Amino acid sequence: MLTQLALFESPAQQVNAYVKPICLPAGLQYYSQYISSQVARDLITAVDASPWLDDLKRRVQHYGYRYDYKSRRINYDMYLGALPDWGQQLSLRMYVEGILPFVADQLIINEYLPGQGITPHIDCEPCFEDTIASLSLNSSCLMDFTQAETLETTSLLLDPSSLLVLSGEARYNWKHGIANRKKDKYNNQIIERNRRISLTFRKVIIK
Ligand SMILES: O=C(O)CCC(=O)C(=O)O
Repeated sequence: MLTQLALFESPAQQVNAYVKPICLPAGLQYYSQYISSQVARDLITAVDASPWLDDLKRRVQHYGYRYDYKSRRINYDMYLGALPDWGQQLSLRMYVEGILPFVADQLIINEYLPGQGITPHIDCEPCFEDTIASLSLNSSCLMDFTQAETLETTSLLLDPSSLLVLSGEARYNWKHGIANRKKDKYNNQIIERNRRISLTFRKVIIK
């Protein structure tokens, strides 16, 4: 069961336990093993206990505010309620640790079965504040980054239980995406994908 203690341990202890963030595009930070394997398992159980939406190619859950992928907008009518307790605790932890400059109020959960990905995109600029954080559960996957103007590309393997944070240049000027494939090649290794669940935390801008 998810307890507040498990999700929100002493921030100083947690920060010291991080592997030094690897920087790719400016504004990208990567924290490996942001949560323990037990917390990851408990989060998956909590997520799977809630209904999935299956109107996209991959299944999703939206919390805080519904996001309209076609119109790319958010307003008060789309308010769904507070994030679930475990989502609030993670948001608070990221804020207290200085990872997010706010307490996130919107969470999208994506499920990727092997072979599924997400089209390269920049998160909706008028909808969400700078800085988004995505927690990976259960499987690694290679995330690709493309500079929107120069088309320079780079990739980063997101490990299970890792946290990816995009802000500034990385959030606004680089597309991020995941190719539709069942295996990734990284550092000359072939890595099979399993079911991956990502939890992406954002703060909405309501005008
Ligand atoms: O799965 C991820 O880590 C990223 C999700 C994402 O880019 C999105 O929901 O817009």
